[in-house]
Formats: sequence, C-alpha cells, structure tokens
Amino acid sequence: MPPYRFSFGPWNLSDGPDPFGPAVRGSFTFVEKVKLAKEMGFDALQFHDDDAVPDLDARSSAEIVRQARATKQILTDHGLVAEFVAPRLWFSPQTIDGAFTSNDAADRSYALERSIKAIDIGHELGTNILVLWLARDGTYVREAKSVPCAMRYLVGAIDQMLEYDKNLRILVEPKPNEPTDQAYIPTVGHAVALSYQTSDPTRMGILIETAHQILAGLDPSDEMGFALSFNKLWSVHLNDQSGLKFDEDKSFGEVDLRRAFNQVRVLEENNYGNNGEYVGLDVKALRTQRKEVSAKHLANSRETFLWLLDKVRTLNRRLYAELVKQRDYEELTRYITAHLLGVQY
Ligand SMILES: [Mn+2]
Repeated sequence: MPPYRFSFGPWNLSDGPDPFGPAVRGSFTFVEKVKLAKEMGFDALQFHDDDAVPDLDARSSAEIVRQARATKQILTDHGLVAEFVAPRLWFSPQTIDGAFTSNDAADRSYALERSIKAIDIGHELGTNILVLWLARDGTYVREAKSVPCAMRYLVGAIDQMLEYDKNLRILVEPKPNEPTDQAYIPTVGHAVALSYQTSDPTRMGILIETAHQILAGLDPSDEMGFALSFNKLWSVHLNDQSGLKFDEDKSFGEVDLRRAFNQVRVLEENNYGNNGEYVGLDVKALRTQRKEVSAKHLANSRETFLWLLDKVRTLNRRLYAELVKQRDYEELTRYITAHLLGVQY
C-alpha cells in the first residue's frame, strides 16, 4: 500500500445535532472513537485543545498536563499518534468578537493564553504542530474593525507563539466566511502572505480544507498546488462541498469525483506525505445515519482517496504528455473521463 498516512478529528464522529435540531443518536466515548479510528485504518487523530483536555478553561496547569498525558496514553495503547492540536478560539464568551483580532485587549490576551495552553497540550501529546482556524477573526459589519490593525494583532500573537516554543510549527487553515461574514484570512494566498509577515516564515505552513476553497470560489487542487510551490502545504482536510452554502464537510469525492481526483493527483505528483504530512479528513456524518453506521463517511472517504490514488498511478503518462504537447486538451479531458469511468480508451 502507499506511504500515505490518514487522520481525522474526534468531532468527525458525532451524535448528529445541527443548528435546527438536537442529537439523533448515541455518542461514542473517546476510547470508542480511538478504537474505531484504528479499525478503519487511520494512523493519527487531530485534536482541538479541549478534545484532549475537556473543560480546559476551568483547569489548573497541573490538571491540564495530567489530562493531556491520560489522552496520550489512550492513543499509545491503541497504536495511534496525535497529528496536531488546534485551540478552540470560537466558543468562549471571550471570543465573541474574534480571538486575536477582537477589539477588546482582554479578549486578545485570552486568545493568546488559550493558544499557549494548546501548545503545552501538544507537547504532552507528542506533536509540535498547532493549527489555527481563525473562525471569528473577521467581521460581520465592515466598520467594526480596522483591517491593518487586525493584521498587526494577528502577526503579533503568532510571533509570541513562535517565540514561546522554538520548535513549534503553525499551520493556518483559511476559510472565507462562516461563522463571520468576512474572514481576515479567507484564502491560501492570504495565509501564505501572512506567514511572511511573521518572525519565522520557515515555521509557518498551511492546512487546506477542500470545502473552504470551494466556498471561496477556488479550485482545491490548484490551491494545494499553490501552497506546495511555497513548500507550505503541511496538512489537508479533504472533504467535499455542494456549491455555495454552509460548510458541508461532505464525504471526500461525493459531489465531484473529478475535483477529488485532481486533489489526489496534485498531492501524489508533488510527493505530499514525504515529510510526514498526513492525509487529514474533515468529514461530517449525515444526520440521517444510525449510530452503528455513523462512521462510514470516514472509512469511505479514506477508501475513495485510495481508489483515486490508483487512478492517478495508472494514468498513461506517455499519452498524457503527448496530448499536452499537441495542445489537444479536448482529447485530454476525454481521456481522463474514460480513465475515471474505467472505459476502454
Ligand atoms: Mn469544513
């Protein structure tokens, strides 16, 4: 099998609530989720800070360390590791107006302190990767904040994290909107630019989620190629998205198989994973699934990746190059379609 290693987050196994209705099935415990991950062939789990240490804000430093070690032990016992930790900067009363870019200095301090706690949890879990999804760092009303000021706050906070831990690597996960109307770091290009404003761009990378690129009107595989060209694609959240609506986190390849194929192709052609990067999924179980079949979206997305990887590896590269050389892209697209459908070409 390929060298690819796969991960997902415990939030991907849920009891099915949405903004319009409550949970519809029983919950899995954390240990059950870890067992399921192993059974389905996954290698790592992704963590929000409070996935590893519940009730984080209410705990002392000693309690945080103790709980993080207990979480790490469960992973170790089941042959899994932690890919990254991401501070949950969108839930508490202190992040209502944003985290690092809130207009309130006390709120900004909370965001930094919470991120430092997440870094400490990462130490205990054995990962030096911190993912920043800047969920509320943006605006609902344009006049509410100053963009240059927000950028100054953001760079300042990131610099303090880089200073706090000299081995830390920070991955920014861009998303154009939701929950805010407009995010400050909406695209991969913004995230790359941000990285070069910090004190150590070599420790700044990107996590690309498929759905977020589609919501920004961009092509996920092109965005991955762009980040790869800067050596900044250090993780992905593969999933799928049906048009411009809420962030759906559908199973990988469910909506647009060709678009999924091209993401796998770009990753494979550029040796993604050779530096230990994971193929991360961020997919949501359909609310209609019963509990006993509510992990299928994870197994299916992983398998779809591997099916598409086989399609990438069995491309007739000589023919592909010849069609590009002839500039016969109409024939190229016909060949790709035939190849994906398994039609004799
Ligand atoms: Mn998403």
